Amino acid sequence: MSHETHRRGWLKALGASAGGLLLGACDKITENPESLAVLRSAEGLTRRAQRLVVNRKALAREYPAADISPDFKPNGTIHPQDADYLALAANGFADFRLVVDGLVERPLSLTLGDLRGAPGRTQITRHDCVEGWSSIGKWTGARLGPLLDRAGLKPNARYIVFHCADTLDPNAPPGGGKYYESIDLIDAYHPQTILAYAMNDRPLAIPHGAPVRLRVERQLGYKQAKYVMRLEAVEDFTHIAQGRGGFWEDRGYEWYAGI
Ligand SMILES: Nc1nc2c(c(=O)[nH]1)N[C@H]1C(S)=C(S)[C@@H](COP(=O)(O)O)O[C@H]1N2
Ligand SMILES: [Mo]
Repeated sequence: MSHETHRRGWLKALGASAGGLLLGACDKITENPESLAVLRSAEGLTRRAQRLVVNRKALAREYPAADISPDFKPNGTIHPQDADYLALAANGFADFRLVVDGLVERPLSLTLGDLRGAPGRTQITRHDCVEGWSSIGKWTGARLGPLLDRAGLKPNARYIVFHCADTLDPNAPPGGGKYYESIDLIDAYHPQTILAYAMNDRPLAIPHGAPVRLRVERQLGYKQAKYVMRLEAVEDFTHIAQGRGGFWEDRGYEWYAGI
């Protein structure tokens, strides 16, 4: 067994213990404080182990076209009902603007044409959801790193927050029900981190996050923000929603979801 295979097997075993606890997690786990505590510690173990042994700049595995899933599962929000989103969709997203602001020198407001014209990448990768399913898809999008360079991060910027159009929890306290996510600058500048506007050679469909979604390939499914409207560069995210850096993080998931 090669060193690489051995390492992967070991990581897989670590991951499996966390993954097993997470089956069906997206809606159930937060109801049970006990499983939440276990989840936190198991995920924490995986995270610390990975930080020690995995190069965060390594590429996620890419697959041949023959492996693309014919039935990539849409999950979470699949048809946002928020009025501003519905208005954009009704117009084929012609009025869509991706805002890049926060701790940047030059705030941006980008059309889909701007994104298509930006330095891009196409990749066929596997999406792993904590609910216990995986699908392989082909993604095309603008690389996040060059976009951030265009905006010019201020020296105190440490994270990029992705503000999404969809309300996933209508019962959350005001300001807390919208989906959002955040990543650090290592993931933001990773070469496979893209703002995807196409999936399997077609414009991104609404169930998968139209018009633009994040692909951050070294992370689990819940980090892959769909319906991205705004990128905010921040020093920390404690002032946003419940302060843990993401919709599911606010409900108990680990912020670092590296795979
Ligand atoms: N805006 C938004 N992004 C989201 C979600 C969501 O509900 N809303 N769900 C997350 C979860 S848990 C998963 S597994 C993936 C699903 O992406 P897909 O619908 O393309 O399969 O999107 C992630 N990003
Ligand atoms: Mo997920």
